[in-house]
Amino acid sequence: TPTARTMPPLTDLHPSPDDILGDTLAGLSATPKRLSSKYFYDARGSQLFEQITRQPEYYLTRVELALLASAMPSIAEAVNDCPHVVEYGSGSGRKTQLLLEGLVDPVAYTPIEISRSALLASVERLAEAFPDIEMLPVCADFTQAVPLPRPERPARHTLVFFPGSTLGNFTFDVAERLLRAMHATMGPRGQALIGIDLVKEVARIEAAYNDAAGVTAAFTLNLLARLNRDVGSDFDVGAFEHLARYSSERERIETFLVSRRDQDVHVDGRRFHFEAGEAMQVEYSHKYTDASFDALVGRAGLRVTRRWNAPGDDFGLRLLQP
Ligand code: AVJ
Repeated sequence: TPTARTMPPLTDLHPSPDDILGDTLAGLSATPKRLSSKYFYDARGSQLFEQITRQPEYYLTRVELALLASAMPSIAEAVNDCPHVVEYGSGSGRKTQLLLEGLVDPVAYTPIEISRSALLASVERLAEAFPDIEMLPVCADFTQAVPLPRPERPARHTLVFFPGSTLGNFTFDVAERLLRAMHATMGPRGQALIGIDLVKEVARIEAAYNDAAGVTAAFTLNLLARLNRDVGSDFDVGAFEHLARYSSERERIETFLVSRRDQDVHVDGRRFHFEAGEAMQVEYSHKYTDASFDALVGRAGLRVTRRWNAPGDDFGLRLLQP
């Protein structure tokens, strides 16, 4: 019989409705208009993302899970023992399971996740699977400074875990800032294990963001439904269309919501006009080469100390150190 278990205390720094409203107004006032992909991840958005990871075209999650499983013995050797694992954008925590199983005596686990529902479900499962690892969940937008809880049993090192190519959602300037913040979090003796999607054949990348079942389109459009609920906007979700295309010059997927017609949208008493065919930018997913990633990491004062690539160089895991 399962033992009664107290839920780990949650540090709740979820963005307030005012934060979301402020970002939305700023993005709709910009030219061209944009919205932030971090607001994709309400409860429904996190569910849709999990569904994306099961689409045949979306190779990223499948390939990274297989890579993590096969490289884990070698990763465990390269990572310092007894770490406090701090994960950024932990989502469902499926990769975490493999990591915590494989590492040598992890002391504590701090997932930082913007979706409260995804966070609670994953931590409940992981607490069950790893009763000796202290669970310290934080619900927060990890692009803002997050005060980290201190483990009861002191850890000897911090391992930042940032899988999924989530780093790719940020432009190089913002990614550099984020890596600097992670550098500060891990300290001079820390390490970071980062998952990155690699530059490859354009058709495969574009298919991954335009699955035939339309799950990615539903995921992108859910952003508008989420804003309607949380900031009281009146987006007509059916009057926008998902568009994702690869820019070879910038080595990234660029995702837009395109207005199907001339229309007005109201937010907080303000009116925003969309022309027919107007494209609002909502997400980037950068793909990396060794050269582009090493340069980015170097700008944050870090260096790549180990590389693991999936077969065919479809996806990579990188160990970083100051
Ligand atoms: C979870 C941010 C890595 O950019 O590939 C999937 C999100 N967007 N399909 C990605 C996403 C559309 C995903 N990340």
